[in-house]
Amino acid sequence: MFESMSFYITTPIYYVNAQPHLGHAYTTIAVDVLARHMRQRGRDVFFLTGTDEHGEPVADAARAQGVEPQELADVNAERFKSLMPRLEASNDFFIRTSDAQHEARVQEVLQRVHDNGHTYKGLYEGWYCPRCADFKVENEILEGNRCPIHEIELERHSEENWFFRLSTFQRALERLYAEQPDFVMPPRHYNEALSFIASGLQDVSLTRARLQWGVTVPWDPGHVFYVWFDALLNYYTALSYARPGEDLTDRFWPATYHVIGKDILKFHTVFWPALLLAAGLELPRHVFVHGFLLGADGRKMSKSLGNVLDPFEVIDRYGTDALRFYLMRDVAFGGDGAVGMEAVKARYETELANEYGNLASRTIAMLQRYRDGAIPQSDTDAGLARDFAGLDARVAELMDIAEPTQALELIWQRVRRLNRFVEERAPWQLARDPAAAGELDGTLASLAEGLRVVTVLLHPYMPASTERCMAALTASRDGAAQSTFARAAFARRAGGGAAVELEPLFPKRT
Ligand code: ME8
Repeated sequence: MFESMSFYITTPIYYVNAQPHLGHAYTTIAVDVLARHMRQRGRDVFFLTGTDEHGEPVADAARAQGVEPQELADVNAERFKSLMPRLEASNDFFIRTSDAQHEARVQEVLQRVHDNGHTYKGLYEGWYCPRCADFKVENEILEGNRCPIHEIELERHSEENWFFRLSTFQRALERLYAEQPDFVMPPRHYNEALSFIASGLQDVSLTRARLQWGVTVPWDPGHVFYVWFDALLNYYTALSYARPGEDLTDRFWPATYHVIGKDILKFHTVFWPALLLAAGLELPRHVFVHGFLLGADGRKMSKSLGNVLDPFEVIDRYGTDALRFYLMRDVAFGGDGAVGMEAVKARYETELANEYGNLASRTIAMLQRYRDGAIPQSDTDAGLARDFAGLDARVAELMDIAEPTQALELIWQRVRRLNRFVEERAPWQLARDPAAAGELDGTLASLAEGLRVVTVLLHPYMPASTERCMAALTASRDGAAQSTFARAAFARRAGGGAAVELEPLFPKRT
């Protein structure tokens, strides 16, 4: 499916008007799983995340707190930045839109859009949501003049602005959607974007005159760019300065995957491709749209409803891997899903501790008890081999279309298969019969091989636990090299090397 070795994947850049929450962690973790998987496959990966710092949402929040916007941005950007290692996110760069290099590059690109004749000055009047920093068109507005996302009352704004001629890209976007049905995934969001385009595109405001907190418009310095244009361009500008003295644009542009929540669909699937066309830049390959995390009660998570799941509380109680696993497993990626601490606990105990954790502990314990830790060299079980055949290719296919939940389900079926295999073979009985030594060798080699394969495939989801397991299982080898995707196939003959003791991967929690 992919044309080149490079794989450039992004999260949205998060607003610094508030602190990080589970929604931010969710997108970041999903992107990290995809990025780590692609690295295992030897792709040249660049994973970008960061913060969106300009515009009304931040200026208003700063005013409410009696601080300068830059001050609020600095404090909250630091919070988002320090969230990344806590999530074990392996981002290659963290962009802040108040970076001077970003601002200069935004000016350069938008000046080109202006020079290419895609802007004009006019009077804008419309219904505006200050939380979205977005003017809403008629068919988006809820009853009582309310924002469809924040449900707050919209404000009537009127001002002289520079406009972006979005309407002139109607045809080009229709062609893009016709030619590239996987431009937006999954299909229901492709359809949503397409019907937005089909309903007729109106020109949009490109600059704001009332606001100072933004990137100055080079051809009209009394204006700043509307925050969304400045923000979207982060995906492009970051490559030019992420590595000092090196420009990564040719290596990674266009982006392979923009992963976003469905709240910001219009900007990424309509404004963004039109803006890139206007600037003469290549379009991203795919925009993947995921759903909303809801409270355990099935309602939108909100502090006032008290149904918010705090990512830090989950990490403190169960660990980062458990949070990552839970989010990728419990909420089918792409759809909406309810989350809550009870459900985290259930997944932790039944699946992480009792299934994968137990498989790892018992496999290594049996190798130690019956073979002094040596992994016997032997043919592996033919039935198991059949059940594992093609698993690696199938997982790769699903990851190529951003389906980490489906891929995880396939891997998990094999975790369960291996536990059943232990019960079927009852190695403790084989160990009592000297004539069954060969069979015991084959059983232990098969188990070690199966555990090794699921551990390689689970690595992107749970980097820390799988590294521990791999290190115990390949004590005499280079653990990192064992985690590449080339090693994700179940071998018909396996074994060799030694296993060393493994502390429980997912110990009991209170
Ligand atoms: O929109 N469920 O920033 P933002 C799932 N700065 N994902 C959620 C979520 C939830 N309940 N809540 C938030 C912005 N997210 C802009 C983006 S991009 C050029 C500019 C995730 O801080 C999801 O990815 O409001 C959503 O799209 C994003 O956070 C919005 O973050």
